[in-house]
Amino acid sequence: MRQVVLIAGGVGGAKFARGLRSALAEERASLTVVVNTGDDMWLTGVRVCPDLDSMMYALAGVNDTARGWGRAGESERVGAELKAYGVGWPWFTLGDLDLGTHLARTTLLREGLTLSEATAQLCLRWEGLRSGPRLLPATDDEAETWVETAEGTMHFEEWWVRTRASAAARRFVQRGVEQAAPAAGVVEAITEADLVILAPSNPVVSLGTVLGFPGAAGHPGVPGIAGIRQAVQQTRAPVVGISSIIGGAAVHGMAAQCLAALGQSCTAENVGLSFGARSRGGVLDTWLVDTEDASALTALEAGGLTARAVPLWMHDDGASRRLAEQALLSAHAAAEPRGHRPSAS
Ligand code: FO1
Repeated sequence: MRQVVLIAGGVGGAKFARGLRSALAEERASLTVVVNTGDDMWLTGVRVCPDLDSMMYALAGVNDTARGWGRAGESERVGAELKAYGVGWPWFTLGDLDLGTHLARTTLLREGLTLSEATAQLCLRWEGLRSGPRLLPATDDEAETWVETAEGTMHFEEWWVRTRASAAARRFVQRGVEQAAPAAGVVEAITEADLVILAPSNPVVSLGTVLGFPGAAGHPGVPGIAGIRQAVQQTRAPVVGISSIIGGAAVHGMAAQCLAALGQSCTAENVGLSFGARSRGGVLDTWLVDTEDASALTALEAGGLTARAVPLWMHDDGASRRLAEQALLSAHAAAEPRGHRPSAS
């Protein structure tokens, strides 16, 4: 049975995960999703895990597809009370149903479960997740992303939601990352995989916080969780990445501002080359860019990558599935040892 591992962040990663699950439905494959935990925080006494929750809700089919995060059919009665009491962040919406998730997770963590164990238990509740995929946090330790800005140092979510990334970010710090280890099962899943895919997620704060992402000369990068990058570099599986940047702009969210903090340009070409070919110390074999960025293929190939231009916009489940099928196809191409490609039949 083919073992597929997806490394992903929140919104873009969740959309792609739905497409990948559907593209794998015919074959008996096992899918594990390793999810970024850098956005996580303690807020009003509960542990909030935005990317794990976006992934869980989207795969369970209960996500708010309009907002891209949180639950469908949400209400905010408890949030209004918290605001009235002046606790928490008034600009950060904690919905009633969403708070149910955070209270359940916090209860399990307080009972001594790890984040992975708590995540597995939360997923059991969802019919839509019975047949998988398995969700794994990148780490069971707390390694929150904080942002050093001209307005001071703040949690990533404050920078992202309150300032809409308008406060110029100078550096991203993963607090506690030196002591953070890959969550149980993450390294094994990657090293034993038949295919590893990097989702079209924010290259800095969603994938970089898991795998590492370099800064340009003179700029700090993000280190990622020690051990996960090495597992991706050493796995026998082909590694296929998908750009979240199309035509020089981030598809979702504010990747441009994140890349700017690292002195990195916001192009599909530069992000692919910065993740780098495994043959040159990077983490990729293949990099998929949108047809709009086909001009990047030459430079990407020169960088040691196999590169393909395919439609990347995931405007509905069908598009997500087709993109996932392209990633699965690319894996076959990457898996063939170079120089022995069968003649085009
Ligand atoms: N995003 C917003 O723009 N505004 C919010 O008030 C907000 C609340 C929120 C609560 C829980 C949660 O899991 C996610 C939430 N998000 C909100 C989205 C969040 O900022 C993003 O999903 C990611 O963290 C960015 O990748």
